[in-house]
Amino acid sequence: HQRPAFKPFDADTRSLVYGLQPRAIQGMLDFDYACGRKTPSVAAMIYPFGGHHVQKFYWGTRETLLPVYTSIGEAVKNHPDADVLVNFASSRSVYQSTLEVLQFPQIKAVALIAEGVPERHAREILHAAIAKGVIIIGPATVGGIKPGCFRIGNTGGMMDNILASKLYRAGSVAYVSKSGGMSNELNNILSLTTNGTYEGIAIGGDRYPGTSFIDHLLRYEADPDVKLLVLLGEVGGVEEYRVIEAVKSGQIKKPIVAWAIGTCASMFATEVQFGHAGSMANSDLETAAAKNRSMRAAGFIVPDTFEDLPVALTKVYEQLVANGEISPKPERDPPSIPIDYKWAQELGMVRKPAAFISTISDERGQELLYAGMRISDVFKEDIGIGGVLALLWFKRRLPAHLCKFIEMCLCLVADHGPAVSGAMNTVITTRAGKDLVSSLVSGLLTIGSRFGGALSDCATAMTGAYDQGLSPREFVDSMRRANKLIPGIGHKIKSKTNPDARVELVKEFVIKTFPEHKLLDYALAVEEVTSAKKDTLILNVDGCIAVCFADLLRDSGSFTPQEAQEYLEMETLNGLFVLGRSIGFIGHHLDQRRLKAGLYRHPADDIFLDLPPQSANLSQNRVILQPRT
Ligand code: Q5B
Repeated sequence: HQRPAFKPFDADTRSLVYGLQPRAIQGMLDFDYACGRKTPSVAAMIYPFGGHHVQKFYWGTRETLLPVYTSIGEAVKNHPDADVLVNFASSRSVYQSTLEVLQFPQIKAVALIAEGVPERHAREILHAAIAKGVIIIGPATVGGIKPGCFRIGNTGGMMDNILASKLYRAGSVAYVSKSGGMSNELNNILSLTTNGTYEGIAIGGDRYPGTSFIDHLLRYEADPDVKLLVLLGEVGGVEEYRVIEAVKSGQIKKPIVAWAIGTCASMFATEVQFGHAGSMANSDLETAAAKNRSMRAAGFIVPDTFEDLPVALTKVYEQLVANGEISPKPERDPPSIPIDYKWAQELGMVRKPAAFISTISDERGQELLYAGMRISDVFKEDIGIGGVLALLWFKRRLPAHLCKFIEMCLCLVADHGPAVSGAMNTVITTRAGKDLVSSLVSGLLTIGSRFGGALSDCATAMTGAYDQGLSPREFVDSMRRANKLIPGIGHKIKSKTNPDARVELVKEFVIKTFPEHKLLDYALAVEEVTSAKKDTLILNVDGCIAVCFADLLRDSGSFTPQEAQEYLEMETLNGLFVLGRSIGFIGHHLDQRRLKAGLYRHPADDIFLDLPPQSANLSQNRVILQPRT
């Protein structure tokens, strides 16, 4: 619906927000809800990247969806009721997006939040906006607030501030200030000294704001619901003098309380630039003291200091009430807005059981921690991949020789040529055009009791037999009686006469560095028995690493017996093969990619096909399909 020019925002105002600003939008929606609005004041968002999608927000206790469009045109077309744009575009893109939005006559007011907008751009925007009759608020501002109706972005601060300053319902005092922070202070003062804010605009601290004090004060003058005007000016610029002229010429007749901030500038020996780009006096006229003097002389109510502002406001307000200009309305409690869980948690007001527990790493602090060790210390102390594995798998530091052993295992199992099950799978998957992860996973999925995944079972079987006091022969016999292959025994290629060099290296290292290696000795005795039956029934690489690792867990002094048992049962040992062999599988994937190897198809003459004869198959089908008699 058509709003009078002096009232750009009301309780039906709908806006578009440029930029992805979920926190600010949630703040606007919470404000709407507290005001008792029936519809959210944000109709949609505009964000040129990432495609058209929706985002979820709270509407009171429930949730609601807001669309995100990639262009202003699309958003304007789909939301003909939206006539305000809150533009969160950065100083780099605010110029282009604002000029674009000015092409749509539907948009009547634009708030520019960005700081650091080049003055030339700000002036061009201003020029174009005047030509189109569009109100520009900003740049470099939080925007403004119309209690009970509409909140621009983050104006007014957190919800507890909004509620404390009673901004969920309209008062009778309208103000204009430069600073958003100071407008928070004004909202607070007005709620304590008067019936509260009717509307408040922060025009922004730049030298060329889109609209200035006078533009908003003339609107307030025209609005019959505004009974008292407040101007919070500051050092720098001459905009206050335009208001003085309007008061002198009778354009502004309503009582106006005013203060120019920055009177302390005279205490400094040199020129003072306050926080805002425009807050520096370029002549005597632009000093806060001169402005306050001139405003007082023109009939504004100007206190002696900013601290006296509440006293002045109380006085004028009480007069307005006394002569019937303002009749304070009974207060109503705003609907309570559920507090955001994160915020409540920060305040220590809620607790919730965690769905997950993690005890190995933490990235939340300044530095990533592996089991409590800072990542910088990992390198300072040069603990290597063995040390990192010990931290992340066992949550402890291990002595250097054990870290070395872990690294040795990983290096030894890293690859065993392209012909083994896992590498073959990886190669075939890569050649089918699949990606690295798919190819790697397809190789890893072959790891199991026959190929590469016999470590855990071997350690369990060997330690079990050893602890029961079975002789190697008794153990082999018991496995045969149970019709079980001994995990860790046997190899397709390697044999007593063609020994596996990897196994020899592990044995040599362990015998030299481990204080005890009872299980390795036991496994070698088992090998004596099995290899006597068949040359290839040797202690294989899985088996050798498994028993040595069991020795490490049980006898290195770094683990309690209970921990050692737990790690054996948890498939920790298979993890060593999985981790190490991933290096090789990734290598095979890269190799095939490098070679640009094409799709693999296995030669038909290498597959013996033995199907049932076709006729038998058909007659079988016929029997199945015959109806029951
Ligand atoms: N027999 C490894 O089989 C293999 C026996 C056994 C008692 C046994 C087999 C086996 C246990 C699982 C294991 C890890 C399938 C192997 C690895 C990584 C790798 C791979 C690479 C790499 C080999 C012949 C005769 C039969 C069987 C008997 C066989 N194994 N008896 N305990 N364990 N081992 N896997 O050669 O009387 O004639 O019927 O399953 O530890 O995966 O490099 O290739 O780095 O990638 O096909 O090193 O040993 O032997 O099945 O023809 O058996 O020996 O009962 O007796 P084969 P088969 P009989 S390391």
